[in-house]
Amino acid sequence: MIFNPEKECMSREDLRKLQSERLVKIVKHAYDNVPFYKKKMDELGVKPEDIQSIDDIVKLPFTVKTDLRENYPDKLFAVPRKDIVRFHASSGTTGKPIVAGYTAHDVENWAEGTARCLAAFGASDEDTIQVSYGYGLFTGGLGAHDGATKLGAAVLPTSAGNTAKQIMLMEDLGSTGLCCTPSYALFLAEEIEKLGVKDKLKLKFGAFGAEPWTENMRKELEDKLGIKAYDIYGLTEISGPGVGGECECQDGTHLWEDMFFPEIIDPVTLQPLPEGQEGELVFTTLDKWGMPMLRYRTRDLTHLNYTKCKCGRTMVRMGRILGRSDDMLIIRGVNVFPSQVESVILEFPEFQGQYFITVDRINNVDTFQIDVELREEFYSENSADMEKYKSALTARLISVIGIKPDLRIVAPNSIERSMGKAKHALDKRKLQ
Ligand code: DLL
Repeated sequence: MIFNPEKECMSREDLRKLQSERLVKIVKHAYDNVPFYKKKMDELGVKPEDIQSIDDIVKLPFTVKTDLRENYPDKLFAVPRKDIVRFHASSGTTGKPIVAGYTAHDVENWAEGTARCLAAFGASDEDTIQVSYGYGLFTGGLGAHDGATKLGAAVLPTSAGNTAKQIMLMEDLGSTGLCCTPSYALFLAEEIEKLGVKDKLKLKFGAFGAEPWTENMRKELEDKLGIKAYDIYGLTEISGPGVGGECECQDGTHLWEDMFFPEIIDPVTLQPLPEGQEGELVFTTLDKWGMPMLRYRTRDLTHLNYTKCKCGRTMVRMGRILGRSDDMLIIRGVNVFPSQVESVILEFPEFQGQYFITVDRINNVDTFQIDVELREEFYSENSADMEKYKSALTARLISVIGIKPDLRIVAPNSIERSMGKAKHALDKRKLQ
């Protein structure tokens, strides 16, 4: 179902007009109410009057995560505090978290974005949607919750964790949709398999996001859970989950461009890149009043496809996110993303998606260790079998990634499971 056909299927020409009208208003709002933006635009010699259409967006300054940290907690808010109805926060690895403030209108729009995604996954008011994203400062839980509510679905707000109870309720209340990170979905799938209750579940679809995941992980989750697995994307700075989502075609993540204007830039030169080229995703919020963001650099690496989708939606489609530029490991000079490792591991039926990468520097040489679990049915004490699996996976990793890992096959269930965003790598060089 298309939740809002008027918007999701509008002609690109009308969309451009709407984006232009909205940009003019939001830039003026940011300039007039956020000293940070006034200063940045003044420094560039740009006045709100210089922004007449969406084509003028390139004149605006960029915003980066440290700008949010330096303006902690509320210096980027553009409305009086009485108009803020919700806060969320996202913690980085160090220092203060970044805080987002939303007006009632912003929360409405955010729910609309998430409802559009859930409807595109096939959900309706007939569904029972289990929200196993964490509730709290993280946007996942409440974001998915509000979207499902807007759709008229019944929400089962289990939050993350307490896995046995999750599965019991999933079975007893007949959840048809599951919202959680792909890594938690994998853990739930393993537990469901162990309990032997897969056939008793009514799950039809999963809304998975908040971390990078691959096509091979999609196959794995669809197969293990007997569902259709869809991508949902978002970030706290821009709203939360539901900045975009896949449709039934599963051929790219539609971004809701009437609310969030995307650009792809070269992360080094900061120049916009031609359509289809891989680069850093940048967003300008077009209808968010509590904390508007102008050209926010997400650090997420992807590309955009503006061709019309078979589903009828006209909104641009984003390719899978390879990872954040911050997640990239440079090992012996080679760029490695954990998602590439995941994709290769899941090509092999003997392995499951549980792995952990450790990078270190010993005697001035980078080390690259990958611990990976075999599926229970393939694990044995016979070292000849283990060697066979190990050399096949090592050879494939070398051919895809370009360097040789020190691969260690570890016992089933020995890698720590994640209830939220999984941590797949530790770079010990950064601790030195
Ligand atoms: O993760 C919001 C969210 C919650 C999205 C639930 C989807 C589902 P943050 O904690 O601020 O917000 O983290 C945002 O997570 O910049 C990406 O690097 C990554 N991310 C989010 N969704 C996806 C996805 C939420 N579908 C950061 N694929 C983003 C890949 C994703 N990465």
